This record gives sequence, structure tokens and C-alpha cells, in this order.
Amino acid sequence: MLYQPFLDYAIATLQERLELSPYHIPEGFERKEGVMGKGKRQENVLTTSHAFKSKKLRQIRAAHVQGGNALQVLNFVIFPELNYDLPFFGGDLVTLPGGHLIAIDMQPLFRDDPSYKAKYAEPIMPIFEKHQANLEWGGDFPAEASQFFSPAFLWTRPQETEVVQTQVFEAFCDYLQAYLDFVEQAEEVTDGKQLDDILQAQKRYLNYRAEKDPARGMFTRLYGEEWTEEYIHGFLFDLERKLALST
Ligand code: DBV
Repeated sequence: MLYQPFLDYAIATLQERLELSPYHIPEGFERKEGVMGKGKRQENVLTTSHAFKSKKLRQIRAAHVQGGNALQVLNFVIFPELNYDLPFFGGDLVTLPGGHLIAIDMQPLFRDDPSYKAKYAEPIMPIFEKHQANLEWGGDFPAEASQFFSPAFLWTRPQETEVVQTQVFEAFCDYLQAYLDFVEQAEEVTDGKQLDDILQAQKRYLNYRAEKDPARGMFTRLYGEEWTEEYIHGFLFDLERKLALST
């Protein structure tokens, strides 16, 4: 239940600040039960999915995995509509037997563009610095992933659960509020070249996340390969499927 308050806060805040509509969750993915481990260490694991959309946000979705003290995950991502230059909101909050792994970011479409950085990274640096001061840098992560993170990437592996409940929770709330400020201000893109750049950047990000999903192993052990691949491509990172449907 460690991440339930994060999910509750996110949904309440989104409802307060946006006009949300439901986003279709394919059958079989709203709720899935499985079993992890053997004998005395056996744990029931429940995965629930939550999804919404709004005028500027194509898909707002969360996967919440609850499997006792040693397995708790909230993966929460916001994918903007393709006619906005907004970054992705990404939260990967993971508790495994070895401890907690926390990644919170607003992942840029155009990481190396200085004007993009000035628009979407610089304003959140004060929030990043405030929280970074209390949360030790989490150390190595896959080098390939670094091209998708912003300079405000909050990455930490706290040992104490209390740190997650307090400092990580505050950081999550601050990042989400700041993201919704960006959403409020965002204006529709109409230029053809810019729209194409956004589409390419979204596809690159989505394909990376789908291909390298660090939860693939966990889901495959729990629910099998077929369910897992369908969950990843048909719900968690579904842009390619949606584009294929619309052409
Ligand atoms: N990660 C997901 C989804 C998850 C999920 C959809 C629904 O993208 C969970 C579940 N992340 C999850 C789990 C682990 C991680 C790890 C279960 C632990 C895997 C394990 O140790 O077995 C950020 N998440 C990680 C790691 C990173 C991230 C860097 C460590 C991975 C490693 O060391 O290999 N978030 C992740 C990431 C991006 C992001 C790579 C890239 C853009 O936004």
C-alpha cells in the first residue's frame, strides 16, 4: 500500500485541475491477480490499471502493483497529445526486496534544444534542487536511458520507507503540480514541421520504453509472456497501436 497515497493524490489533483475523461483500458488489464514466490514466501500480487485523458493529454495512466512489503510499484506516466510540445510526466516508484528505487522526471521531447530546455527544464530546476538536497543520487542507470531524461531527473534509492512516505511523496506532488502548470500554459502546435518533429520524438520515446520496460521480467513471471506483451504494447506504451488504428 506504500504508493496508494501517491495514486490518490495524482487522481485527485488531475480531477481538480483538468477536465478528465476516461481512457479505455483493454479487457483483462484493469485488474490482474498472480502469485510470486513459493511456500512461506508466497505472496499474492495484484496489478491494477488506471487511465484518463484530457484535451491536451492523450493518455494519463498508472500501473499499480501490490504484492506485500517486498513488492510495490507505481508506474505513472502522462503522454501528451501529438499537437502539444509538452514533455512526458514520468514516475517510476519501485519497492523490491533490496529497497526502493525512485525515478521522477518530466522527460523532454527535444533534449538538446536550448529553447526547449529553457521552456520546460529551467522552470523546474528549483523544485529539483530542493528535493535533490534531501535525496541522494541513485547511482548508475542504463546509459541508453539517459538521453530521455531531463536535467531535473530525480533519481534515488532510499533505504528507509519513511523517506518514501515523506520526501519522495512531496517531490512527486511538486513535480505533478509543476507539470500541470505547463499543461495549462501549453498552446496548440499547428506548424507542419514542428508537428512532425513531435511525432518522431514521441515514437522514439515510446518505442524505447516499450522495448526496454524494466518490468517485463516481473510481469512475465507473474502473468506469463502473452499477457505481458499485450499489456506493454496494448496499454502501457500504446502509441504505435493507436497510430496504426487511425491510418
Ligand atoms: N517500469 C516501467 C513500468 C513499470 C516499471 C511500466 C509497471 O517503465 C517498473 C511497471 N522499474 C520497474 C521495475 C523496476 C524498474 C527499474 C519493476 C525494477 C527492475 C528490476 O530491478 O528488476 C526508470 N526504472 C527502473 C530502473 C530505471 C527506471 C532507471 C533501473 C533499471 C535498471 O537498472 O536496469 N523510468 C525508468 C526508465 C525510464 C523511465 C528506464 C526511461 C525513459 O522513465
